[in-house]
Amino acid sequence: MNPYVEEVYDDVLKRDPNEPEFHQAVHEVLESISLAVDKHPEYQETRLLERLVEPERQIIFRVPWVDDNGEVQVNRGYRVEFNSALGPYKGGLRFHKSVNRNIIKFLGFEQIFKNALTAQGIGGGKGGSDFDPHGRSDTEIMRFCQQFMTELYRHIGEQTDVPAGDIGVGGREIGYLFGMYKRLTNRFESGVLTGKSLNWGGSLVRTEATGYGTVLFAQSMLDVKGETLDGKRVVVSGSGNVSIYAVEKAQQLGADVVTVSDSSGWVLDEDGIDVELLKQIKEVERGRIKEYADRKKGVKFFSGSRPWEVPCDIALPCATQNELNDKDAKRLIENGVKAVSEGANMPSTPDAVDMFQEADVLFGPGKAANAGGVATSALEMEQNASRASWSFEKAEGRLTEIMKNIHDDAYATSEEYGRPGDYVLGANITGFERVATAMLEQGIV
Ligand code: NDP
Ligand code: 2IT
Repeated sequence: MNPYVEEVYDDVLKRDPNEPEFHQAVHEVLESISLAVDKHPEYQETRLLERLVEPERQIIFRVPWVDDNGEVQVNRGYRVEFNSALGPYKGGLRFHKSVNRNIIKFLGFEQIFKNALTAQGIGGGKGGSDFDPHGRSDTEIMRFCQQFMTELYRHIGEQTDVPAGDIGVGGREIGYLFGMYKRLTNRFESGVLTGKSLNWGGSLVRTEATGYGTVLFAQSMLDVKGETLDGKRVVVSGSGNVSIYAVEKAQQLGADVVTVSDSSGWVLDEDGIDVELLKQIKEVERGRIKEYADRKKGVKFFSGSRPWEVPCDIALPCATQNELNDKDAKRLIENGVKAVSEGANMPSTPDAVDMFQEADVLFGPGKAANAGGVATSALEMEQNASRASWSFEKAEGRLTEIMKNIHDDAYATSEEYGRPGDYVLGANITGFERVATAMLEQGIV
């Protein structure tokens, strides 16, 4: 590694020692941009990397609320506004019991480069809470969202910071958050949140966008090798927003998808996942994945593990960070996997990524492969700004074009740096150079 890059990484470890996922995300980016940093002494002169790894602003706040039993609950809320060199901070809100500052910082850091890759003028940020929505009633979710917004509203705005969904936050939560924002500010500011309902400013295709984009990215990688998704066997993890629409798009392109999962286990459906049944259980009933096996003949449920032991051509990790480790990668490679496209953020451990790359498995890192969600959020902002509502075909056409450009730009950079097909290097350097150029032009801020 370039000595300046190493120095910056050591400082990150010293400054915030208890943030392992943040360290992991920073290390991955710094390692792959090292070659680009060699060429630009001005980065060191302007302490650009030190500024890049330090969020512009971090907000941590108390979220007290009253549950259905009349008990007072106290959660912690976060918004990390990481980098605004390319546009207003943009990134989702995660409601999950594992959320802490480290998790939000890792996600916010990744978001900077992902958003730069979309080339849509959006900065990077992320937020959320350690609130666990599982088993909570609809009114509890509403009260929590309202209380969360009573602090968040001071920090966001259509030109400042534009949150959206992530784990545990979907259309229902965005509705409650928007309602409270409107009440507090007395403004119908459509562009302040994305992932809104289609009835009041949402965009067609935003729901589908991340999962669709992840599959489109896999398709672009296969295309370079003269292959397609048709007839390929696909293993998907998770059964939330990203997973459901990854399954749907993979099937539209002729693939056989045989697994989905949740935090309790996974199902194997050799006849192909029934996406309508999956939507019914997960989107409508908000149930557990085991019910899928209970309701469809011939489906097997496996508790407490992940689906990576199933032989497949394509693996799409779409649940959460570090859900695919070196042992899983070894198993997938032995079983002949050809491509991995990350729907989740940082789902593969660093060892797993190295193993895929050494084995010449096509590997699409989350920053590039799951950028379709935030890209379609930016399309939603574009529609809000012009008071327009595009057709499904138009929005999907734009998403397809953006995913193709992200693939092609990352591939071109990987070639330029002598590592054709290394999408980790290609995506990181492409995103980084866009942000670095803007930071240099905007001075020491
Ligand atoms: P959802 O909340 O809709 O679904 C999450 C899914 O992952 C659920 O099936 C959930 O199971 C499972 N899951 C979550 N945490 C864990 C865990 N610790 N162990 C095992 N399974 C887990 O979230 P999304 O589909 O929106 O997000 C999935 C991933 O995609 C995340 O990494 C997110 O950051 C990323 N992403 C999302 C985008 C979006 O637009 N929504 C955009 C880009 C990336 P259970 O219900 O049992 O918890
Ligand atoms: O990780 C992500 O890119 C998201 N959760 C979506 C962010 C957004 O602003 O749409």
